[in-house]
Amino acid sequence: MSVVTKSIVNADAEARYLSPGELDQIRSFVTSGERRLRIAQVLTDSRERIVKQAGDQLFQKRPDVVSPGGNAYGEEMTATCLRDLDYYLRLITYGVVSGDVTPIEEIGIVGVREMYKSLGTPIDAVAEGVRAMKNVAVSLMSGEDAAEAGSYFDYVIGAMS
Ligand SMILES: CCC1=C(C)/C(=C/C2=NC(=C\c3[nH]c(/C=C4\NC(=O)[C@H](C)[C@H]4CC)c(C)c3CCC(=O)O)/C(CCC(=O)O)=C2C)NC1=O
Repeated sequence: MSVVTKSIVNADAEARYLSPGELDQIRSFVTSGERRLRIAQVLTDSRERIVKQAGDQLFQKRPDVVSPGGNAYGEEMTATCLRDLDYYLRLITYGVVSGDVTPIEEIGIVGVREMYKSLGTPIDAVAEGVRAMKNVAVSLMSGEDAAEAGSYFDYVIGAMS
């Protein structure tokens, strides 16, 4: 939920107008809107490059996952692994646009440990892949944008650590 929806739900539950604090939070959400949209656009436009380069870095760092017996071994499994990275990049764009990690959490973090455990996927290697995506992504942006974008990648990495 964005801060706008959240504030309205809370205020209406008490049949009151939005408080000065809520209006302040909404103001900062609105004034950061252009930046957040710009970041989401870069991530969306560069998604193929970000996923591809991050995959290359991950498999260089963790050759075990693409070696015989590894969870991403073989063309099909490697493609599924890259698809998962693309899923997380997509969820990160949702977070950036809404200024809130909740969409990332609800779609991609709740139950993720159990899921990867049951698939035999080493979650630390998934986190490594997300870290590699972060490095590629922030290299495409400047100061403030890079910092804001980075925080959403960090959220995912932290949730998998
Ligand atoms: C949008 C929310 C969402 C997520 C996150 C998601 C993940 C997800 N990844 C899966 C599989 C998988 N995920 C991986 C990923 C990897 N293996 C590794 O060793 C690497 C470290 C890593 C890539 C970074 C692999 C290889 C599979 C296939 C495993 C198998 O079929 O045995 C599966 C099992 C079903 C399928 O193959 O599609 C799911 C549900 N699905 C979703 O809907």
